[in-house]
Amino acid sequence: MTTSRRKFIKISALGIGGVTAASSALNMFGSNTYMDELVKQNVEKKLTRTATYCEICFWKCAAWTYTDEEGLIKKIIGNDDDSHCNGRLCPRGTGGIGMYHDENRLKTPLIRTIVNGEQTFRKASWDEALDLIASKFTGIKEKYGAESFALLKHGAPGKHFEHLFKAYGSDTIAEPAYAQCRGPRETGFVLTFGSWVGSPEPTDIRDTKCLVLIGSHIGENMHNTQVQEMSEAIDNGATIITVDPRLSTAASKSKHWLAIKPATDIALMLAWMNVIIEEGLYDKEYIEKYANGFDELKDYVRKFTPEWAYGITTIKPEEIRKTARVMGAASPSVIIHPGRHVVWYGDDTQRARAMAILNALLGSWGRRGGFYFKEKIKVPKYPHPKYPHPKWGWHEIGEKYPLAQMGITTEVIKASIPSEDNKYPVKAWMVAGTNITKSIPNKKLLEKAMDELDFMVVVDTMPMDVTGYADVVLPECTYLERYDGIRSATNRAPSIAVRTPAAKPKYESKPAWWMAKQIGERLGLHDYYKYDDFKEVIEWQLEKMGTSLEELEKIGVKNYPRTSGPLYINEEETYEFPTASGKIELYSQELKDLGFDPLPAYTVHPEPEPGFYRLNYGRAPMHTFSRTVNNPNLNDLMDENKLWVNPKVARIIGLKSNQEVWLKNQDDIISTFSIKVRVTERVRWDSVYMVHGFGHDNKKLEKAFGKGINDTQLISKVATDPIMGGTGMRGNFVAILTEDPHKILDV
Ligand SMILES: Nc1nc2c(c(=O)[nH]1)N[C@H]1C(S)=C(S)[C@@H](COP(=O)(O)OP(=O)(O)OC[C@H]3O[C@@H](n4cnc5c(=O)[nH]c(N)nc54)[C@H](O)[C@@H]3O)O[C@H]1N2
Ligand SMILES: Nc1nc2c(c(=O)[nH]1)N[C@H]1C(S)=C(S)[C@@H](COP(=O)(O)OP(=O)(O)OC[C@H]3O[C@@H](n4cnc5c(=O)[nH]c(N)nc54)[C@H](O)[C@@H]3O)O[C@H]1N2
Ligand code: SF4
Ligand SMILES: [Mo]
Repeated sequence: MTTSRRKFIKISALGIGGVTAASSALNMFGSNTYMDELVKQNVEKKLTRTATYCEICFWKCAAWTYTDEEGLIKKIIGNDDDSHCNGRLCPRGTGGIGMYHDENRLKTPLIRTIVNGEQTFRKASWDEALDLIASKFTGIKEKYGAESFALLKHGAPGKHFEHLFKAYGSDTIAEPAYAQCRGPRETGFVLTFGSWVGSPEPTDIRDTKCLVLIGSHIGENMHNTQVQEMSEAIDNGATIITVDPRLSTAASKSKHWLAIKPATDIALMLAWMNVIIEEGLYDKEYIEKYANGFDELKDYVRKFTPEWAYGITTIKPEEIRKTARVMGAASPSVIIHPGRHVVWYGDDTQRARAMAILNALLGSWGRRGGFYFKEKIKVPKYPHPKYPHPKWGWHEIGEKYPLAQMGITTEVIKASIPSEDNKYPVKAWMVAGTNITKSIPNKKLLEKAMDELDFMVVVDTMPMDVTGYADVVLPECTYLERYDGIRSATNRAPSIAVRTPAAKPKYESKPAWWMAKQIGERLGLHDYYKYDDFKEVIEWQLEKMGTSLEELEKIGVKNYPRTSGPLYINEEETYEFPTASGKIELYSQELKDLGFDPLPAYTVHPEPEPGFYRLNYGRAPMHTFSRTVNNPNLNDLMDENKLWVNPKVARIIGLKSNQEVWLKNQDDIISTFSIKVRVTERVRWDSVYMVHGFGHDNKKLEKAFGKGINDTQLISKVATDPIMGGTGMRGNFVAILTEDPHKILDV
């Protein structure tokens, strides 16, 4: 490769651009003891509350932000009337104010420049940055077509830029929360039941008799009401069955923990189907009435006995039979949880299909204690002209994957690398609210793509790794300092919630809606932005919905009665599933016609070579991905990740708890930083485990820098789901190094 045109800049290099003087003086003032005293005194002052919903993860709990008379944000508390939180926030939501107070926040727009032959960022005015971005939008459109400008996004800011991109003429849009997250489960469930699972998952956990978690680590995965309902279900005597190679928090609360050999879940599920059918434990009436393809399924699973699965999964046949009977006895109040981050081994749509089929056999879809029918309220669209019709977009870029339902980030990345057979050349990116350098594996490919781009703009609140690759960085204010779209919840009953600013944006940060509108207006898209303040959009929408911003500011959340019918299937009437046949598709003709297995097949996945262990990762209750690690409140709760190592492995290598080690993966990629060992029986001997999101390498993140290992760095091999393009990430193996490999290399 030629020398990198766009060199990675750590924002710590800012000094060269000459902006630190002013901000460091401010920083010093900020940590002055005199100021701290004043802040303390303020706590006694009167607090006012403003309505918001949380943006620390995507459960979107409604909350109240409390601000003192000086306009300083003091605390956030859950809204009692909200079905997403029932008045209680998780530790991350409570700690959300740390995001507002974080002194490492992005403070001004930044533009890449060269000083003394070195690439660096310089501080820019908003006008200058927005003019430059608008000129790039125009230039890309003239030279290649608007389609060549891609948007990679996540969360609330993404919505505002999506409107801008569509108005501009580009539908080249993707997010890691699809192909690196829940994509396969949506495809698997649509194929079977005709419906997405969606968020929040319509799992009727509070009324279930049996909850089966297959790698779904609720309790570490802190999706608020799901955790609350799970503990309610346990109190009510529900049986929890957890399938996880690691003793997760959920596994520790389970009656049955099946410590499965990684990558073999489909074999276990086929054996469960075998027992459930052979022993007649399935819901015969439900299957007869609502399902297609039972005979094919029955014939197919006959050979997949628990004895067969034992050799593959290491789970004893009697344990497989026993748990299948527990599920059968609980039917239909049983949930095989569809999971959420399900991109594991590349056959993930098929694993999701196996989960869906088990739910169907047990009659749980549309049944109390299984899955309820969710409902939401439509928020009217603020009037604007029709979007132009792009010649191609995310759909065409992902055309190799017939059942992808959203943009596939990795395909957009590949389309950004010029080649003769690339029909859909992507030339510029806007990255908004997503830290792709930590959420998308195969860094080499990602860096190559970013290097080839004509232009890249990043919108973030923090100087995250991804900002270092940008030509322009725009600082967004936090969710506590802005209006955003109305949250319309998909739940047992519909509700809406608003986000209103509790304080003025700190520094020179601005909300995404404002940036999008500014760029849109510079592009002549005035008709798409017929308002001065996004507040007017919300006001208009709320009025159309028979309420007002004034009312929502007082109550935060408005609950509506259901109008779509009962929560569960009305057995008196004939119910049609939204599939092509109107029935549950146990056997998928659609998959068959596309050349895929119509019934889920177990395939053997690669295993680690001697001396290597499978790299397993997951969540910690007090952090969301990489985004909260520098948050002062949450960093206080956990400031580094640890490497879980089985005592057997520790003995072989000679490891002790808290010893520092480095990791090397199967492709000889060595971790930049070290990690401390945690010797524990809670992880199998064939894998090691760490919490995702640590190992930040930007010094400007003062609390997060160099703490722990970045799992994504070690995920260089991916297994792509042939059905929907998901990025299977759990087929990477690491060796544990006890000596600092960087020291050795330096010599
Ligand atoms: N190795 C590995 N990769 C993974 C995962 C994993 O477990 N391991 N998990 C996968 C999953 S499930 C998902 S959903 C994806 C998520 O991946 P991402 O969408 O990349 O999520 P985050 O890492 O939270 O990145 C959010 C970024 O937005 C910024 N941000 C936070 N709030 C705001 C805001 O209000 N405005 C703006 N403009 N920016 C904001 C944060 O600073 C951060 O840079 O990652 C996937 N990738
Ligand atoms: N606190 C917190 N909560 C979060 C998030 C967060 O960042 N922080 N992110 C949210 C998001 S976007 C998502 S998508 C979800 C993800 O949450 P989940 O869907 O629950 O996460 P996964 O990463 O799929 O599951 C991790 C678990 O799978 C186990 N596992 C690993 N390999 C295997 C295997 O081969 N078989 C089986 N059966 N199990 C295996 C791991 O040991 C671990 O316990 O969490 C959400 N909730
Ligand atoms: S679950 Fe926690 S982090 Fe997620 S939205 Fe709710 S309070 Fe915020
Ligand atoms: Mo996710």
